[in-house]
Amino acid sequence: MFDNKEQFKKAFLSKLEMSVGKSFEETSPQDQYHVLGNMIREYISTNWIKTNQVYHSTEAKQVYYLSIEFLLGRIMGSNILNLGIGDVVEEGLRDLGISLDDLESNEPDSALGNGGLGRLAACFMDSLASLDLPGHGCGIRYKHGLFEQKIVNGVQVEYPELWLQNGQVWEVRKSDLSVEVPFWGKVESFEDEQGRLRFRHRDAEPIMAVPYDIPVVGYQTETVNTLRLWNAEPANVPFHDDIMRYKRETEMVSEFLYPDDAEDSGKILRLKQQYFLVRASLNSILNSFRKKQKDIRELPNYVSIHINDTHPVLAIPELMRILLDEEMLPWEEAWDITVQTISYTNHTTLSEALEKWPVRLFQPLLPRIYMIVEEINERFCKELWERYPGQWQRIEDMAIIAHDQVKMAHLALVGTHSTNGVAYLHTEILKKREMNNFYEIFPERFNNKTNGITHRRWLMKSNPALTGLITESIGDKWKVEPPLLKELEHYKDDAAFLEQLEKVKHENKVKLAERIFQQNQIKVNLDSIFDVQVKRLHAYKRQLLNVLHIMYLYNRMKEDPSFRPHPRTFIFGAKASPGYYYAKKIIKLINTVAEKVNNDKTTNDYLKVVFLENYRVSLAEEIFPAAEVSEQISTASKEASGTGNMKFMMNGALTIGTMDGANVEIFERVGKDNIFIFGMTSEEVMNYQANGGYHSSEYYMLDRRIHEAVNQLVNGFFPNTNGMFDVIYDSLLIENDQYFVLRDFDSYVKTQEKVSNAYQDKKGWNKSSVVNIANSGFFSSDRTITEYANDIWHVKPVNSPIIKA
Ligand code: OAK
Repeated sequence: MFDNKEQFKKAFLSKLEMSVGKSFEETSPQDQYHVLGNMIREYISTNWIKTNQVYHSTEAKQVYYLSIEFLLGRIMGSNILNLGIGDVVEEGLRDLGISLDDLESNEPDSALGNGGLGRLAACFMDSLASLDLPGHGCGIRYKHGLFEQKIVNGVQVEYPELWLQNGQVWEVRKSDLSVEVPFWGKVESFEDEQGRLRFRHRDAEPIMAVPYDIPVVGYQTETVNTLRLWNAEPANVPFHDDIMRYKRETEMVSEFLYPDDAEDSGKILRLKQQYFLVRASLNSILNSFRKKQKDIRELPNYVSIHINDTHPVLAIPELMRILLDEEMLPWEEAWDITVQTISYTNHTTLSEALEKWPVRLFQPLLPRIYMIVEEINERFCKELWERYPGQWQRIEDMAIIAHDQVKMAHLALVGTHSTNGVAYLHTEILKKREMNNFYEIFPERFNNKTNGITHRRWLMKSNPALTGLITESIGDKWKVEPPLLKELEHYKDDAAFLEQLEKVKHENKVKLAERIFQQNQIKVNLDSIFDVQVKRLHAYKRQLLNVLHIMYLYNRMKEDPSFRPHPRTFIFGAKASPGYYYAKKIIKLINTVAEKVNNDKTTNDYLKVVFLENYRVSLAEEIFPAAEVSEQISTASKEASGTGNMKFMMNGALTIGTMDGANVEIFERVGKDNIFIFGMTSEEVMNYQANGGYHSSEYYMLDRRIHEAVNQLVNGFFPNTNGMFDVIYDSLLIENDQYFVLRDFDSYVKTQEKVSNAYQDKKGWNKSSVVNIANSGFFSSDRTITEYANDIWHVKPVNSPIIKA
């Protein structure tokens, strides 16, 4: 079907007519997308079945990656790339007058995630399959993914996302593998025939978890792994007095991706989602294991379960429940197996993101699971008491249940054999500060796994021109061995290569400029520096610092007609959590500043501000290739890693950033001359936090630039914004600027001047760009996944001759 163009065209036309019942001329791009999608999925099926057969029959250990988020984006382009059928499909479609790019744009993003953690899970799926590793994703099939953002009068408005509306070509429903998940009810104890104490969950309200499987195709390999997403549906139960309420509440479990807000509402629903994911996934994992007919004590030799942050941490008490209640193992043995089987990644140290569940909600919803958590806690506290007799405070601080709350991170630390951070600095902060108590007891459990991104989506697919240039220069082995990108460094003084690189960047800028014009009706200067900050909107990420700098540039140009910096286009993309008031005000501020500066004829040849609405994976793929400056300006110590920073680097943008998260490792790889570092170090930030001594008002009083810009938030400088930005003004001056925006302002301005100066030497700039691309191989998620596989999961590639056959 995909062997040659003619065969493809024939198959495509015949399937098109058969499945939509229209003549070719009558078919819509949607019809064509669906038919091509179905053809590809059918094509994948053979290897998918073979892979599953091999996994069932093999002795090889399997890994299951449990995540409440998978932010996949569009799937078709990635499958076409990995299957190596791009040329045939593209040329065949072209003969029929269809552009593959246009056709792909009919696919809605699969946006089952909020941000970094979810996108990382998606990159990991791609790497697992591409490395022939037996790794499976387990998640939830939310009916509505992350909301769609519209900007109305500069304000974020949220609309429900509808990725399933026109049907999904990639998923396969497997109702025969459905699993019942019980909630509520009570636990009864009884004695069995052998006189053992047993537990029974009575009067529970069950809901049905129905799996939808999505194939995950590896690059240039026959391995096709599975991402299993669970859908919540009513179970076939007769006893409901209020059947409508039951149906509504059941379906709610997989209705919405939970917004990552700090609000109190919806806690029960969230906890239900978490147990739903865990119960269904573990049931299906154990079913597969049991088919191998091994002793249950062998579980850790055959199965590795990874929890992506604490959202799936109930995997610990759930596995205990299975081992105790179903397999009837004694506690100690069950505990050993559980700890050996499960591993955990921490993705943040922000205290508001550390999950805690009130006992009053947890206990009635999950009575048996709560009993087990209680016992885990009691045993752990006893150990603590033996180790630290009399140290009540320490024991209280470390307990899993304290002050009527269940602390999920503590459960994860105690109940797994591995805890990893996601960048070197982050892991050090976990060990030395945030989780130091636990590090003292379990030093061998802590390890670092610096994040990565799949270079297939983020370079090969999204930036074909750069991919072509790299391949022309160093061959194509780097595609399967990204560290070989290092060879590009030989070209850093090659004038012809640098010129080509500049041309590629320019072409990518032209494309992004078209997108900006189409969405925002703003004409941007193609010779301006494309300076980009795209990520979730959060105070610690400091979009505000970027905005205050733009206001300063504008003010200075208005004041001093001789000050005209190199033209810049500041591009933003960001979604704010719907309940996050401050973040929404920052979005309004960015749009307000854009309105003002873009319409000022005296300055707008030099300064443009663009807010691209509805930032998402598919839009990101258009943005990174065109970026020249990458804004990574979080308050040092607050960004666990960042992964956008890696995508920019791989596409040749230069970073302006703090020594935070993985920026530190980018700095180490490219060297100080090829990155712009500013601001306080994490040590300095943490010292301020521990000892006080920061007074934001001093910076406001003493720095005229800050004074002016901050005043403009509230003094009517922006028309019709009366009171609108008070919350931002207050955060800076009344609440003493928690994220040190004013403290880092001067350093940021000076470093931005260095950026402008460096850009004057275009050759030098392009040289730095080469150094960035050449050193980005380390940040391929293939490296990250190889480290997880070797150090934590102990899984090996399954390179079966059956798959290859
Ligand atoms: C989301 C919910 C709870 C806890 C953490 C997150 C999250 O998305 N964290 C982000 O994870 C990324 C992947 O590891 C990191 O790159 C980001 O720095 C981190 O904020």
